[in-house]
Amino acid sequence: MHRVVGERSLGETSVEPDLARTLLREMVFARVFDERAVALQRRGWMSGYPPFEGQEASQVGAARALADDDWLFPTYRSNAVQLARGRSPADILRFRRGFSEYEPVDGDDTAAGREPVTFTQATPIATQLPHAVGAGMAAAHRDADRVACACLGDGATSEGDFHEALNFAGVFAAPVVFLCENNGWAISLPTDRQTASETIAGKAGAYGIEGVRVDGMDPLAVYEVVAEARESALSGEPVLVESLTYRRGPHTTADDPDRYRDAATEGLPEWRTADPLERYADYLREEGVVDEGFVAAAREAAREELDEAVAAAEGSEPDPGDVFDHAYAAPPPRLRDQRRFVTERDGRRE
Ligand SMILES: Cc1ncc(C[n+]2csc(CCOP(=O)(O)OP(=O)(O)O)c2C)c(N)n1
Ligand SMILES: [Mg+2]
Repeated sequence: MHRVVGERSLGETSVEPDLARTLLREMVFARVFDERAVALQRRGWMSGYPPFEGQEASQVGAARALADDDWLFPTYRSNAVQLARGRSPADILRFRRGFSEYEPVDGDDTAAGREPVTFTQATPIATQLPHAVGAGMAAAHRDADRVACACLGDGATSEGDFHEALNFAGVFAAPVVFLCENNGWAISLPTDRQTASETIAGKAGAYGIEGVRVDGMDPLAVYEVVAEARESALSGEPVLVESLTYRRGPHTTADDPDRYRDAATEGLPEWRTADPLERYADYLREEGVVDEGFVAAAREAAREELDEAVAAAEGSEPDPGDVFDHAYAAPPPRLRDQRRFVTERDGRRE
């Protein structure tokens, strides 16, 4: 298990103090975003939201280890990775309000004239994994100095797509980093009911690729491991990273974890379930890298930025007809009829 916090001083790592502070600031931003998103959902501002509280260290550490033009394949849980890679919070909030991710909005790559680096977040479990491998193979084919990073959860390792993706990645030496955030749960199913394998990283061996476990509550450790995995992937050796983290909140805002959580979490070590933000902030204070007021100031700055993001996301209404786009190049008559029905019904309501 790779770990830094509690085992090494910052001076013994490859991380400069500036980057150490950036990681903390981005974790704070992610936390404030998550809190705001839950609050917005509770007042009906958006229909549902999957919180990532507890996974900030894992996601921000990984995001920082990627290069700007690496391709990211996120899931619904990976908003902190996206935020830390510069995706605008307004863009993510608009998506949760029903906007298609293809629309050019604030911070969108295509709007800025760049090739997109973030693919659509996957809600169907594991479907993004073969896509990421294909993208990685395409990058290698073009001799591009770029990897595909595919996010997934522990539950996704039970899907056929996971095994197919790892198999292809191994056989074709695809430049892919699989970032499996083992957060202890797939909705209400604990990891030991998901798999009889001792570790998720161990599954990599079956496909001839490397698997590594990292303390996912430690952003420095995740940063180091993903940076190394990225280098391996670039040289044609894909890696499965198992980031041991914990989903501290519900699966989504529609879930009540009190109905299943207590008994099953007994036995998880304290480092796994404790707040990664507090742990890392304490570490940096002890290392003399941040002062007492750092987190409060970062929180305040995040709140202000999010006020603007919420106002920007509120400024426009999605077109309900959008749900019919993007599946077919030429929609069949049945879908065209349904689109007309929805659009006309919407018109009558105004
Ligand atoms: C193909 C498919 N099957 C089932 C579901 C329903 N579902 C949504 S989230 C989820 C659990 C996924 O758990 P995990 O991969 O650990 O990700 P986490 O939610 O913990 O981030 C399931 C089964 C789905 N979205 N897609
Ligand atoms: Mg999970």
